[in-house]
Amino acid sequence: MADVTLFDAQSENTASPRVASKLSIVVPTLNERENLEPLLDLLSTALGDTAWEAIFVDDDSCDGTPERIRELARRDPRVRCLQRIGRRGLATACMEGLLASASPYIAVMDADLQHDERLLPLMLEALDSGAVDLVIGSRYVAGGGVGDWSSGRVRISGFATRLARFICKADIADPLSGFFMCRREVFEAALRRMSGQGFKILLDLLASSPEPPRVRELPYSFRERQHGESKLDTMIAWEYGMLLADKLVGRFVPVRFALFGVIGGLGLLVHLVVLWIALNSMGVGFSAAQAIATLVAMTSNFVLNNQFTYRDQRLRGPGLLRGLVIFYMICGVGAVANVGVASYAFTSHHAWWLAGAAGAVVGSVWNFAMSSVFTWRRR
Ligand SMILES: Nc1nc2c(ncn2[C@@H]2O[C@H](COP(=O)(O)OP(=O)(O)OP(=O)(O)O)[C@@H](O)[C@H]2O)c(=O)[nH]1
Ligand SMILES: [Mg+2]
Repeated sequence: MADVTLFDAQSENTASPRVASKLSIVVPTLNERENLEPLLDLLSTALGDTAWEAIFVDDDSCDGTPERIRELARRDPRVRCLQRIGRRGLATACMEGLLASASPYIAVMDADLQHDERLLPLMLEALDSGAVDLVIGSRYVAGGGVGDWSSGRVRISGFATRLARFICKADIADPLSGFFMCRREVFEAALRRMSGQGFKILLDLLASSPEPPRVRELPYSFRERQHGESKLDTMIAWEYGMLLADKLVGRFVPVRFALFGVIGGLGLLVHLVVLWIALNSMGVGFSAAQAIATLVAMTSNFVLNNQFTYRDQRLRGPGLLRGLVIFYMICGVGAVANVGVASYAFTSHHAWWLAGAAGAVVGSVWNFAMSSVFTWRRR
């Protein structure tokens, strides 16, 4: 593919040309300050005179990562920083980095030097040959490996990989790899169907592609992390479950809504337990007991939804309190709508259970729709 040469207005005197990049490498970062410079050195060496750029997408790291990226960007115009405030999530970080790029070839790789940058020229070569659309750095083909993972992590990763193969539309050894390169069109065709849930952007891309892309896997050995800490935690498994659920049933019921409904059901249980306790051991009247139970149930629903349903937009600090108050208000209106619809249906001679269910559905849809806009609104 021919490189396009642009004129750099700032350096008119030296008339130095800038070359539009052929490859954009998106690197998600969360507290990776010490890895940035070594990574850029490795990329420069590996990619030689290929025109490339690195877009670091940082979720407001507190160790000075975004400042260090900008410092490096002042020295090297191939480096860019996209800093997101109040957001979390590796998959959405990569998606937004890819959207901020324009190169015909795009790649995703981790910042922590665990992905072997020497694969990048081979990936480019494979795409240039025209034979494939997507090249994966694979730990699970001959010649690849997972380094010094514990046996527990190997087992969990093997299990997660088997699950992933169910939902991706191609026979791929390592659909959970975080290291891949593809033609821009592959990403653009899948983009609007992608979930953006959790850590596994490649699986999301594969499962969301309208046509299975032509894939090649190249082996590499996952290296040991040199600096900084792993961001893997127990919630990764949860987020992975959300991604799988979305890919399996998301067409029929939005997974967030289903989860919101399940938490709402739990809230009913909490309500009844608290009501019973208030009536039997707090010595208050029914109205007061009902008010206490309602408050506790709404609060527990808020906490659970904040922790699970809207984990990627989790509220913290003062935002948490503000969100809670908005949630109380929305649920208050939801309860009025619920009772109104149910009473109307009941007086229109519908069965009690149908009237009750209609009220509950209207109330839940209201609560879900309003709280996703006003409580956990995307910034
Ligand atoms: N922007 C952004 N980057 C993230 C987030 N979580 C992780 N990352 C980055 O994504 C990459 C992969 O995260 P790691 O913690 O290294 O995960 P891993 O490589 O699967 O696990 P380890 O082997 O334990 O390192 C790293 O570059 C992280 O800095 C996030 O929420 N937002
Ligand atoms: Mg890592």
